[in-house]
Amino acid sequence: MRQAGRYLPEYRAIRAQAKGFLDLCYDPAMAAEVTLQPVRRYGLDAAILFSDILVVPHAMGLAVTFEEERGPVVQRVRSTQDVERLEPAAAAGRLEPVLGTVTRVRAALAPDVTLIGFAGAPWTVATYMVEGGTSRDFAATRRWAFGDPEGFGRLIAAIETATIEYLVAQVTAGADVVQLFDSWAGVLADDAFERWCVAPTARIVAAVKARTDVPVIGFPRGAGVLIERYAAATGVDAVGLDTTVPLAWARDVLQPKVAVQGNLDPLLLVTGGAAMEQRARAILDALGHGPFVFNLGHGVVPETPPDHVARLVACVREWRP
Ligand code: 1CP
Repeated sequence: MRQAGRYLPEYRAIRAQAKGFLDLCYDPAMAAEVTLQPVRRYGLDAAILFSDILVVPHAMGLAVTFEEERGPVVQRVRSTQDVERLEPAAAAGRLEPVLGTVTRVRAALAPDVTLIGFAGAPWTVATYMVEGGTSRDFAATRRWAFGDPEGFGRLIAAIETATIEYLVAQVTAGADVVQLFDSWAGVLADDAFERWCVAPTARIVAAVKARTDVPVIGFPRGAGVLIERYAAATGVDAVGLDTTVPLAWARDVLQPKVAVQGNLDPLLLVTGGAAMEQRARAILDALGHGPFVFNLGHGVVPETPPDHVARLVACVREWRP
């Protein structure tokens, strides 16, 4: 999950030096520095590349900006003609600066600290391209997917092409693991989930695994009981659990198939104290006996007191099976 960002004063200091958020993502020296900040401060076991899932649409030729109050704004893709204009084959090459960040971070990290690369999964990236940014209901994307699955499928295929090349390039540059964020997987019913989440993810995982030997983590946020199908059919090695996944279910149904990571609510990290520590221990007691990575169920929020993160790390380190 996101572990860098505005809750850290050292991030805000670097952010103030960059013009826009994308300028920060495309400056390997600054992006490497903010990637390393949480690892340095807390002694974490893994770093996650500082970038964003929306660099892929940007590298495919769309205008993308991040606005302080509104969040991301993406040039809309609404028709098959719009899809034809995308440049998926050129995307990984245009993301050279991000690959430069990967190389720098890998060189700076201790050998036993893992570097996680990532990309957005096609469905989630497509929602930003179709809606033009964040959405509450993804109505335009769902209408296109339901009404013209062939045309929408071409958009998904274009994102897939770019994503495969980009993830392989991240591994070549030094990423030890890659993660696919399907943050909006939870809005799809079972048949649509199969077609727009499971199938594209399975194709990306197969292609990445044919060309590299790194583990792949998938994060189908909000998918509920469909996560079982996702774990069985996509070929991912591990599944990220959002905050709502029941621990006993994850232990009994998912852990026999895949490693799991998650699922502490990031708002408990804002709350801190006994509530945070109690839940962290409940997660460890339930999942810590199988293949497991302690993590949050979503990214760290800007209101998080940095000291609470330090306390959480200590709490995890103190835990014994
Ligand atoms: O300056 C800032 O603090 C801007 C906030 C921010 C940050 C820190 C954005 C804008 N992106 C990021 C970095 C980022 N994004 C990382 C780097 C790792 C790290 O910070 O340690 C990662 C892995 C992401 C992934 C990402 N971006 C996702 C998938 C994960 C998730 O949170 O669900 C998504 C959906 C985005 C889109 C995005 N980027 C930023 C915003 C405000 C949004 C929109 C979120 C939404 O639609 O609600």
